[in-house]
Amino acid sequence: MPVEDCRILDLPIFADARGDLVVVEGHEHVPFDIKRVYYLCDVPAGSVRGGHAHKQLVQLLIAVSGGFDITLDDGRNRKRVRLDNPQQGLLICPMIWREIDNFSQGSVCLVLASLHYDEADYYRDYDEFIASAKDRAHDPLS
Ligand code: T46
Repeated sequence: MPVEDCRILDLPIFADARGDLVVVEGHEHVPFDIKRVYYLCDVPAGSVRGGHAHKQLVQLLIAVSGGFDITLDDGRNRKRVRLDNPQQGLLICPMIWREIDNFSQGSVCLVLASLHYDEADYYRDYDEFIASAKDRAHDPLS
């Protein structure tokens, strides 16, 4: 999928004197059923996470605390996005290579995912990902 399809979603927020409450409902605020939730926390300075693509998985990444940069790559184009607003999520489509770095101290990356964990859904080798992305680009049915 083209990197342009990865986009920032604004999430509904209920703010009052007690603080903010941000809501994400599957198929309402994200275009998928939420089957899995995980988060990256206690990330040491200088860490780089990701370095893979998914074949089918759709995700929403939210910086619920602090911030970090995400580099998205569809095999043709790249874009870099900073996430540092807990009211926004980054939608990542299938077949997007991603790397996450520049984590601020104490940042937490919450991930809402459309599928259960399956290692077979990963491309962890960049050359393999590129070859598959090119094949799909030439196959109108993919
Ligand atoms: C992504 C970024 C943002 C599991 O057993 N279950 C899970 O649901 C996940 C996500 C991971 N794992 C295991 C697999 C590895 O042995 O946890 C270990 C670390 O996973 P990984 O190296 O894939 O972690 P990240 O931070 O590089 O990537 C993860 C997600 O895998 C990925 O989908 O987009 O967070």
